[in-house]
Amino acid sequence: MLNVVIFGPPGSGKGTQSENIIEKFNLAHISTGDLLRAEISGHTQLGTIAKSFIDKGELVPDETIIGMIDNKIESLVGAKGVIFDGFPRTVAQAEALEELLAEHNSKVSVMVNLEVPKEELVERLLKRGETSGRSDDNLETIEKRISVYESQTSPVIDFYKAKKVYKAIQGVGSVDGIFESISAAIEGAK
Ligand code: B4P
Repeated sequence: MLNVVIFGPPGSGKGTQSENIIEKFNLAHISTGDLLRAEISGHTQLGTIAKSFIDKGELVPDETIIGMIDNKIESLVGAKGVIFDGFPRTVAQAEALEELLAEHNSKVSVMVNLEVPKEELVERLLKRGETSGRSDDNLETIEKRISVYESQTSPVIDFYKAKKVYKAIQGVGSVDGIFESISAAIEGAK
């Protein structure tokens, strides 16, 4: 299986680039952000828990996320590969993903880190907030999400560096140009 982790701070373009990657490489897509928003709109118990964290710009607890991913991976056994978008966001999640994939004799093929400066992230997310209707796309929550990224999520970079599957990508520029760099990184991992 070709398993790609697309990584980066909030607003770095993970969701945007995932759409292109899925199409080109014919991968299944797991976006924890999308899964959580679906739970919220379905008014499920998980959705109620998730909303209380997302609205504050905090991460949803690892056990909730890992349980959700476990179910989803089971349903994708036999797929050509998977793009993990917005997951893992903590080292505990990265360790859990290793274990879940190992159960299927698989592992992460490449981790692509979209590097974007903070000012650009804030600008993009404020712009998205004008139309997205997302409760977390406002200045206060955006600032909080970026600081949570720096303290809790960025250590995941060293986890994948140690596994020798880490690729840094310049995430500023045209969506197509960034996609070319990502494609080259994925081709190199095949
Ligand atoms: P996510 O849904 O994963 O969203 P995100 O980090 O905000 O955005 P992304 O990087 O995908 O940006 P996008 O492509 O849309 O997470 C939301 C929340 O859910 C988290 O804060 C957390 O609370 C919770 N959560 C999710 N996963 C979790 C996990 N594993 N553990 C715990 N909690 C979890 O791009 C943003 C904007 O930039 C768009 O408007 C886009 O058009 C624009 N853009 C993209 N590329 C561009 C470019 N090259 N140039 C200019 N603009 C660009």
